[in-house]
Amino acid sequence: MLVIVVGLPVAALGYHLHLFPDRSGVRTIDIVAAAPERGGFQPDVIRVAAGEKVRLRFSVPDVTHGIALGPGLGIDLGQIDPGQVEEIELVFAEPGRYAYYCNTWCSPNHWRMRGVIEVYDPANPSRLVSDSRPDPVTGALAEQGIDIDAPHPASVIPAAAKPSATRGEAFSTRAETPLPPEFDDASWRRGHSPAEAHTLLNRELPALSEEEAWDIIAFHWLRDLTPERREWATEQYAKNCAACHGEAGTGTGPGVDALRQQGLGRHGEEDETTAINDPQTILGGTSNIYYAKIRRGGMGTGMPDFGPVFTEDETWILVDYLWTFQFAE
Ligand code: HEC
Ligand SMILES: [Cu+2]
Repeated sequence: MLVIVVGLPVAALGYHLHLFPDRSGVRTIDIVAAAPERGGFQPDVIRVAAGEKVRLRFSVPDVTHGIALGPGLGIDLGQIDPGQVEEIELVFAEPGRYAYYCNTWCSPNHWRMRGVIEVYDPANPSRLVSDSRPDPVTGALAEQGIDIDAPHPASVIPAAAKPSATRGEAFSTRAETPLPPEFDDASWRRGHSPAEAHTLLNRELPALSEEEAWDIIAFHWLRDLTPERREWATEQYAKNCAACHGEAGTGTGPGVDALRQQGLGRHGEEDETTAINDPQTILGGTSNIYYAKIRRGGMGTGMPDFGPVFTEDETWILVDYLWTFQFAE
């Protein structure tokens, strides 16, 4: 009798609370975060109204994952171990598309571990939440006929160790040797490779030594990287890029084996991830090309598309940071 009289209502209430754990106007969305081989994020698309308060609750069944949300949200729940649950409450002010993604190497397909948050306009819920507007840089490169997937070997590289931005700054600010005005033009710098800048310096200031020319280029290619931006990029590179490109940019992270097995290496080669620290490979490319590659990802290679994860400005910070593998600050 007791079981029937007391137990049943309690069980029903408990079940009700289990279904609706919070009645205070916060909708809880449970998301299982498993490696892609075991189903990835489930669900991998969620819909949220702009202005609605939601609680995203991530549980991890298999191996340690790192859960972050972007672009531009600055939310990183950190690493979550099997059996653990992490949650976050948030409100999206505007309609748009956001992503939740794993930033800890968890499996050979780790980089495919993504989920989409569609934030719709509650006044117009059936309207499609479109992808972000076409990227201006990627569009301009296509118009100029620049193939961001083609190799771009440098025509010249520094003879000795890493060129020094510090020496380059001292030289660049000395009044008696004005540099070509292009060097002060951020959009010119983004559209030209360091090798092209070197050719320009050689032509305009033939008295410069090789070392001086490269130091000047080092300064100008690193001048937008403030300490705060550098700190942000260092953390993001370690979490999102080092697994494949290597902590020191050598192209030998733990993810490279996985890419090799899947035939997803560089430029159609089976077994290579770009060595971002290699002058020959990198100094012939432009910031615009690297920006576009990071946002769009590779074509049939293992390079993920980070457009859904980072804002345009965040992508520029990463691009600026990549030059630190070539140039000393
Ligand atoms: C899963 C492995 C993987 C991860 C993670 C990864 N990359 Fe790559 N990346 C590649 C591969 C493979 C290539 C070469 C193929 C290509 O260019 O499409 C590449 C190419 C690139 C290139 C082009 C280099 C060139 O010579 O044109 C840039 C720039 C780059 N990655 C930056 C990044 C950044 C920044 C991150 C992190 C935000 C990152 N990558 C994360 C695998 C990866
Ligand atoms: Cu992962």
